[in-house]
Amino acid sequence: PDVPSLRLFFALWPDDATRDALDRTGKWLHRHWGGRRMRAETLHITLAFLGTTPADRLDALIGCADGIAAEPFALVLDRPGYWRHNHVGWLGASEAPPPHLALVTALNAALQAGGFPVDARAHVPHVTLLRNTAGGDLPLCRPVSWAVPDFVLVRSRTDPTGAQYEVIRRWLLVH
Ligand code: 2AM
Repeated sequence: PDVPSLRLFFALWPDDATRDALDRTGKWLHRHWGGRRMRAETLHITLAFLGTTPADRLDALIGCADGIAAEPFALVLDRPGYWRHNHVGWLGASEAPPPHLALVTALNAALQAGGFPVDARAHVPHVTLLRNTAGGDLPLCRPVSWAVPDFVLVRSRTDPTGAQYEVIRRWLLVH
């Protein structure tokens, strides 16, 4: 029989106050650009997208992340952006802190060593705020400061109300 599969990704998951600030920026960006706002409870930054993963590989995947040593860092999300190819409106960082990029690099290396698929494209840290948006002029956005103490593994399920995300594991970042 087929092994059941899970749709998984590693992410930075905001605390409630940060989530709130991101959601307010989404509302602001929506006034300028239109489209469909992402629900507040879904907002995050993807670090590595696994896609569909056989459920019996979950322990190996968790093992990959267990081996990562990375430091906590602070993000300043100050830059709205729009991608024409997928009609996504997002908030990102004009300067990604080196520990953030180091975390993504370490994660990709561990995933590759574990035989998991990795994205060869350069990582653009971003929070998707709008889908199906036409974009437009770049409005000024109040920067969102986000102190990042950990990263998570998320399971994504799709049901008629949209994507449901469940944090299934959390790893602390330590100095
Ligand atoms: P996005 O927000 O830029 O669309 C859950 O779907 C998360 O994984 C989203 O943050 C999404 O990024 C990202 N994601 C979905 N499909 C992806 C893919 N094929 N490659 C990279 N990231 C993907």
